[in-house]
Amino acid sequence: MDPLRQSPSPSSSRASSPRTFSCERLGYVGIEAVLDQLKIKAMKMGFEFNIMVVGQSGLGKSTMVNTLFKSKIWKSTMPGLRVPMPQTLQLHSVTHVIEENGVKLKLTVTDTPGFGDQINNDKCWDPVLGYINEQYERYLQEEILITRQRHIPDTRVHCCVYFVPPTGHCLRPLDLEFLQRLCRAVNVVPVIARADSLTIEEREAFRHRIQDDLKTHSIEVYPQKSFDEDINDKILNSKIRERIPFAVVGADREHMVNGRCVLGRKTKWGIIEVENMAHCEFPLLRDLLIRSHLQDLKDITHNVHYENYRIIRLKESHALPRGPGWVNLAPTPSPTPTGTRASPGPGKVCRWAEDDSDEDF
Ligand SMILES: Nc1nc2c(ncn2[C@@H]2O[C@H](COP(=O)(O)OP(=O)(O)O)[C@@H](O)[C@H]2O)c(=O)[nH]1
Ligand SMILES: [Mg+2]
Repeated sequence: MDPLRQSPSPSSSRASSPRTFSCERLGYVGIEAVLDQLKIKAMKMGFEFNIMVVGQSGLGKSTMVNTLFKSKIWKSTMPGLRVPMPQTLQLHSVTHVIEENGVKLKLTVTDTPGFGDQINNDKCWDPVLGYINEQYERYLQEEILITRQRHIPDTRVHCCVYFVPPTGHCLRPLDLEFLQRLCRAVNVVPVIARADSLTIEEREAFRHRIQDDLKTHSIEVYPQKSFDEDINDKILNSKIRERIPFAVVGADREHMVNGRCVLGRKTKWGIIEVENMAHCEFPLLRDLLIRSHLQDLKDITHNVHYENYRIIRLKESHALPRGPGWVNLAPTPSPTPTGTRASPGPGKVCRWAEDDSDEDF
């Protein structure tokens, strides 16, 4: 159990907070209307979601982002064309507003072309982890101002989709080294890319080998077991964990199949439908990222990953606030030799902020 979620000890400050009792009511009050109020407010504000895709060139990252959001967010490489290999790792972000049934989603996608493409991939994770920490730092700098914005723009990466090449063997040392660092800083969802190049049996065997590798190297990908909040989370997330990494196929073109228009890849043998579970596990990825866990990805980013960053940064800074709008934060140190900041390991991260302001209401 997450140590921070155990019941408070008798000596803790929470023990002295007033006890709460449920009381008998005489009639309908209308408390549930708060849900409508929240919905109206959320629709007015819109949602922000920031996703990062990491993996070698040609694994279908750009196509997958387009498939996920059914939009042309990135230009994917034309089939048949050689994928140009960037000489260095560069990070590119693009922001789009997607609206569906009155709900606005401000989506930022960060691509990492060049990751793992070089002959020497030593420390190729540094720019990726550097970018992730930069966004935490930006948020922190805004948050610590005494006069701060009502809504702090959120550029923090909520989810990183890691594309594993469909080799059918096991994770490469590069994948392991990177994932070990990445999982401590951000929510990571690994996927088996271009899964149409593997048979169903090969996909299953590859998935199990990857799961074993992750376990052996204590790499905790999203949804992390330690953050399941209740039995329902546990049941749902256990099913997801059994299927991760999802074997996905991406496509940003539509084809007619039995009179239906479907997103898919046309091959000599027929159409691979990306939304058909008999063909690939793209629907599981889409459901996890968009339909069932989008808000949880954001919550864990804020309550766990950002919180760890914030605690370390504030501990580093020796000075207390000195006057309006000013906190003396030590300058951002350069990444540690391991390529990331000294964040706690997966077992040590804390889900909840130490703040206990309105929780016991
Ligand atoms: N067979 C197959 N090809 C794919 C898949 N996803 C993308 N592609 C193709 O692979 C090439 C590279 O895709 P792209 O999305 O540009 O890869 P990126 O370099 O990782 O962004 C393009 O020709 C895509 O049409 C897939 O799931 N299966
Ligand atoms: Mg691309």
